[in-house]
Amino acid sequence: MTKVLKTKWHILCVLAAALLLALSMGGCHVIPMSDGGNKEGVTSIIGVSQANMREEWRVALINELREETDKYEDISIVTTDATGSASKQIQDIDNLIGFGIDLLIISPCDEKIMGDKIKEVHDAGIPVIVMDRAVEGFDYTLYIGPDNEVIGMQAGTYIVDLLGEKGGDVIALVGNPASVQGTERLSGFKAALEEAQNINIHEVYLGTESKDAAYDMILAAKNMVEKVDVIFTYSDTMALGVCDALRSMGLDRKVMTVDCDGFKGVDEGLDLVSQGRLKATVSCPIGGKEAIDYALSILNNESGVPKQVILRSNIIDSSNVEESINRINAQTADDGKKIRVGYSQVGQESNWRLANTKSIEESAKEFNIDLHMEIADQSQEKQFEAIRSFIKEGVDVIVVSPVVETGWDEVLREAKAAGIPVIMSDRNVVVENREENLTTTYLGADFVEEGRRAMRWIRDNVAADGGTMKIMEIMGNTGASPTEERDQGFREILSENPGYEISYSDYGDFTFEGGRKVVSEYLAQHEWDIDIIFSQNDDMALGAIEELKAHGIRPDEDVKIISVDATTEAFEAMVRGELSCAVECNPIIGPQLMKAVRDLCSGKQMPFRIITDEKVYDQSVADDYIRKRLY
Ligand code: GZL
Repeated sequence: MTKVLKTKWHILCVLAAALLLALSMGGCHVIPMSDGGNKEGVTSIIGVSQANMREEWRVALINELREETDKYEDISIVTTDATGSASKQIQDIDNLIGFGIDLLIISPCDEKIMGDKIKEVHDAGIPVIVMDRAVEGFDYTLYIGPDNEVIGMQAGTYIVDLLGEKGGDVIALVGNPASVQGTERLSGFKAALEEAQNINIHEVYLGTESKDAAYDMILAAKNMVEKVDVIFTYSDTMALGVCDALRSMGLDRKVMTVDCDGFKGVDEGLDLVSQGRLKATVSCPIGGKEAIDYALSILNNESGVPKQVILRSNIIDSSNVEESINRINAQTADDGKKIRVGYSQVGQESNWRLANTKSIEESAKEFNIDLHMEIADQSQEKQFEAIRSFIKEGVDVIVVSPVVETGWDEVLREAKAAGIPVIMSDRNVVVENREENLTTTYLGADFVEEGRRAMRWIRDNVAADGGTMKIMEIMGNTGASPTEERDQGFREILSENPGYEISYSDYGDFTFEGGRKVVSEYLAQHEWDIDIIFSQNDDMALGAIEELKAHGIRPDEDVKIISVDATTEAFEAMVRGELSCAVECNPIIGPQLMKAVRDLCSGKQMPFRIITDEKVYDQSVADDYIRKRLY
């Protein structure tokens, strides 16, 4: 083993020299490895392709990635700077691959161009973590980034509250119009101010995101600046220029500044708020820590790596800036105390649910977490009782898989009042006021995308060449987020394909009997004229198949059947030639959930959303995969 490592180490050195030489000759601006040149025993190399190193937060990302990587003796990092050029970023990636990297982290220059390149790398078997700017599709391993619309909206909402009934005038600095994140933040900001009739926005165009440009512009616009109440900028860099200009004009007590980024570091957002120079900042966690965390899981082939992690952003002003700084600096303080979790589980309605419960129970043991699970048999009242019992018990964290989306505000307020954080698992809730932050994070699937995938499969595999194809939709239980959102996604793609229509839709409560009943009741009132069944889960699909066969209707022959979950039972039905397609909804979220619980208890910032990784399977691949299924 040592010999092998030695060999890899020597190859690494030779390759490193070759890469640096190639990159320097090719005009590539390579940032030398922070540690690869002097690390014994390197077993994995992470390549990082950064879009540019002009923006502060991109430099901050590289620094955060390096800080994290330096903690591991056997991991090395190589970074490149595309200087804003997509063609150069492609060359950088090719060089990194030639260098022999084991995983690529990329913040793309141009989502479209780089999306194709990312797919090429991912399809070649090299794991890819995309950061900050999401590319179209899902041909990557993991996406980590903020929701920039939400960040802008949070800033706008803060300013609306700040100005109150009186309202006022706000300057919005427009930095680089080509910046996707800037455009999204400005869009969210304007959306928040739209409702406020008493606030006038004055857009001031900078054309770039630099501190000096902001400084010069504010000085030049003194006549306008003297008359406004607030200046909004969407980056710490510009905010510093604004604060310096206001101070030099003696206006820093009269005009308030609000920005986005909230980075740590001298004269960054958090520091400017601490100094009282910035009224508020909306934090945009960089994600470097999370990226290395997940990169290690991927390199170690650990289960439970999600598909997307949407980082949480928070309003930070004088009231909470110290707490925010302390939380950012909090290490994973594992004080050895056993964490106690109260889990309110929907029920036992489906094979998916049973697999989900098993995954959570097994992971709790693996993470040495004390799990108290209450099964609610699809009753919201029982879930309320369970949550109140957890509050009384004084657990450290409450986790809820909610049977329906609404009606949770009161009991969640009780948990918040008791100082117990709540994680939403598998399904999410809709609360009256998101700013109340009644839940810490949502961990689960993208149900809307699952619905889209089901209809895309139908579009691509069930030709509508004989007129309009009639679809029966069998839905889960009323008001559940998977029911509402799968339907939403399905109808979104359906609306783009006129050769299909949903001619009958009913609820089957996600149970075998429920699915059977929908078909039985239809046949009691109609001759069978359905071409396709879209069932929102496998259990209902299998119940429907039983009823079809009882009436001599051949599943997959006389009617195509598409389901969601992709349980082993669904694979067996596909192998039997009865089920046509299964869209995956992964219940194995135990490892991600317990990691989130552990991070939460150690004071780490929780992501806004953690979305699981999922695929689509049909009869053409069912036999290949059936033996590999984990549920
Ligand atoms: C989806 C989950 C749904 C499954 C059903 O995340 O909430 O509930 O699709 C289950 O099988 O009953």
